[in-house]
Amino acid sequence: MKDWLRAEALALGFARVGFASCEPFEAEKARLRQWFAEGRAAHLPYLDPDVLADPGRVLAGAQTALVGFFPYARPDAVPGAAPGSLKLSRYLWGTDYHITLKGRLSRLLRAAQERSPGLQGRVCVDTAPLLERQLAARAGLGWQGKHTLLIAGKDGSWGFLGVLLLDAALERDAPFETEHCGACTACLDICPTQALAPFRLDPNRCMTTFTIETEAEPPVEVAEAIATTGWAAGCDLCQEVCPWNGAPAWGDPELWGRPGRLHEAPAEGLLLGAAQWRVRTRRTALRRVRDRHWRKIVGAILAARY
Ligand code: B12
Ligand code: SF4
Ligand code: SF4
Repeated sequence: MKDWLRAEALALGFARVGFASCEPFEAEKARLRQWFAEGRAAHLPYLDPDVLADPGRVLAGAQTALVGFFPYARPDAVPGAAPGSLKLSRYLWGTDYHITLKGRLSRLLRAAQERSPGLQGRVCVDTAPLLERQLAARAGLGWQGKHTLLIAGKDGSWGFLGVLLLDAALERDAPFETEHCGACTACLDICPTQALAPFRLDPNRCMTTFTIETEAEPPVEVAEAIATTGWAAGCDLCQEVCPWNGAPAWGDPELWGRPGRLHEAPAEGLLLGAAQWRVRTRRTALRRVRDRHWRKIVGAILAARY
């Protein structure tokens, strides 16, 4: 079953696939308590410290997690490259990854259930209360870099994580227990809002929080950084400078799709009304951003330009 699952997942476009146990993350619990006590989840109300460290809370009887690394960046997709355009993070180009990955992993689960009747499973992509990056390291895929993202070794960090929790006890892969950032601090140095300390992120200072997650007013220096850097949705700076992304695994064009007007048109033409916004963001991960929030950000970027 394990070999078959791995082969099928690789055929679905995952560049790396590993298997981890679903035991609670005991070592993570104290760190999590501290992280929440410091108020780092202020704008992420869906994160629950009591559930996060225990995959068994997401699927009753979960024993094994299949974890996949799904590359999404493309060498020809460079945010802000077109004259006058806005910078949209690479993960926002193409079809919404929740749709793509959940669809592929659900197909895999159904096929596994046909082979093994009675097997229970749950597909998790981003939205379930799971420590996906820690699970990926436990499955042997790579390590959490100083920017906190999962670096899949020479395949880099431009990849989504997808998880299939199963109630079957399959053989586990060896966890990835070393980190290979060494003395590098490039991601910490480039972050315009000083959101990063080694292996720790403060979401209250990350530009992505304030362009994607919440309409709350950012701290003044974060608002200034969004306006002056031009990152209108998400931010790739800490990954762009990472040496592990020098020759990474590139994305599947089927997932990535073609760049649209939002990515390439001059910002002036993108102060879109509600109806236009709905059309332009259909089936993309930008759909969760409200049109009024988008207009506010684009307005601030334009004001900083001229
Ligand atoms: C909430 C969230 C965010 C928040 C907070 C991010 C964060 N780092 O926690 C915000 C909105 C800022 C965000 C931004 C982004 N996100 Co996000 N996000 C998530 C989500 C939904 C939950 C993450 C979570 O649980 N955070 C909670 C904290 C507690 O986790 P933590 O950072 O690991 O904290 C631990 C460490 O700091 C550790 N620690 C503390 N001290 C020390 C000291 C040492 C020495 C060590 C080793 C560790 C350590 O202890 C803490 C507690 O366990 C996950 C999906 C998922 N379910 O996992 C996606 C996810 C992490 N995001 C993803 C992506 C792509 C992004 C962006 C790149 C998008 C973009 N381009 O704008 C940015 C990257 C910003 C960054 N540098 O992390 C991908 C990452 C893929 C990958 N290769 O790792 C994920 C996995 C989604 C997915 N399924 O693909 N995200
Ligand atoms: S995504 Fe941007 S703002 Fe957030 S930590 Fe990375 S460099 Fe800083
Ligand atoms: S930029 Fe350097 S420190 Fe940051 S994650 Fe990459 S290798 Fe690690």
